[in-house]
Amino acid sequence: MTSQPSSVAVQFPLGGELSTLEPLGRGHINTTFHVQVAGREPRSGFVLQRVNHDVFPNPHQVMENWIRVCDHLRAKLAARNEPDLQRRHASPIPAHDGRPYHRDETGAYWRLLPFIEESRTLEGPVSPAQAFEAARAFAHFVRDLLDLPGSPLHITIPDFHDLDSRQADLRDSVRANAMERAEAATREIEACNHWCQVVQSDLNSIGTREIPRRNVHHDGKINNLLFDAEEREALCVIDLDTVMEGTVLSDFGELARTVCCPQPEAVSDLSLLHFDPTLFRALAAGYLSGGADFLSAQEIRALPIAGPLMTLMNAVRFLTDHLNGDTYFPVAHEGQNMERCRAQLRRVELFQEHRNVIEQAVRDAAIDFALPR
Ligand code: GN1
Ligand code: MG
Repeated sequence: MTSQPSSVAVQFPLGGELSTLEPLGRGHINTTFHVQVAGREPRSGFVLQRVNHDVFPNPHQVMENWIRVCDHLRAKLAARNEPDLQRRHASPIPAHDGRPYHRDETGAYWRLLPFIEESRTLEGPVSPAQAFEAARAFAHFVRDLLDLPGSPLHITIPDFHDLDSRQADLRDSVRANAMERAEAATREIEACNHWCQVVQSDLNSIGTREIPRRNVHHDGKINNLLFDAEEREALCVIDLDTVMEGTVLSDFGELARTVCCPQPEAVSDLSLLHFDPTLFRALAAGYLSGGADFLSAQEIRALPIAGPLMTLMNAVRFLTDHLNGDTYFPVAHEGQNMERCRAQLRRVELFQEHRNVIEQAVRDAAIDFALPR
């Protein structure tokens, strides 16, 4: 049980009377609402979010990171005299008691963010120009956090994108077999293990230890970026819960997963999935253009593996959750996490089938931006 969102919203300074409150967005983890205020423009107001306490056991630290990141980004934007500053970052709005969240009587944490006016998330297939722009924006996000002062950001989810540890979780779930679903999942378990070996060996041959650790977003899905109303210019990176130290492979890989195979995350007819080389070329060019000032030779060499790595990471996580009884990723029907897993495994195959095109695209982009190859 948690509080009614309307009784939570009024714990924050809304600057008027609450008029409507509707569900917003498609995230799996937090619960999100659009709060509108009487007498204001329809697409304005606030975003109210209940932070998933099971996934983020320390919401206080999540909010500390969030505020540090937003303050830093805002200062950077201001120093560059970027126009339209208010639409380019989404800093949490303190509650009446001054805290960056409201804790309701059930112990749940809620935060309020500005609703960025005239903004859109791209949910369906995107154009090459939009793919380029999205990748550039995620690279700029990392660039702008290179000089974040102070101690390292809190680790909000330990080993979040550590493939070894995700594989160990899968092994544990198979062993525990809590829902007795393991036998029916034999093929997918074997496929995950097979691809883990392939991807680990690719990472080893590149030398993963040499890939610099930086503050990255860790959830670079295309819909974690707000575009302007014309869906042309990227305005603002959102969903900052997992911004912490990691590698650019996380962000570029999530972009590749969600942009290059433009079908929904879970499709039951796997023959509908295909890989679009033009969109990958646009992503590679966008990321290298945005990251030209900081990307190292090792990072660029590793970018072709980012897509399969992150897609496999999600496949392993969906399968683990299916075996555990869908305790992490909510499902609309039984078996949905298995469908999500199968669709990611097919995407991993597609990435592998297009390996040459992918490597060539990264090399071409490196030449275009005079970067090491
Ligand atoms: C979750 O909440 P959402 O949908 O932005 C998940 C990501 C997964 C993604 C799969 C904190 O993100 O890591 O890649 O689902 N976030 C967390 O769609 O686990
Ligand atoms: Mg997210």
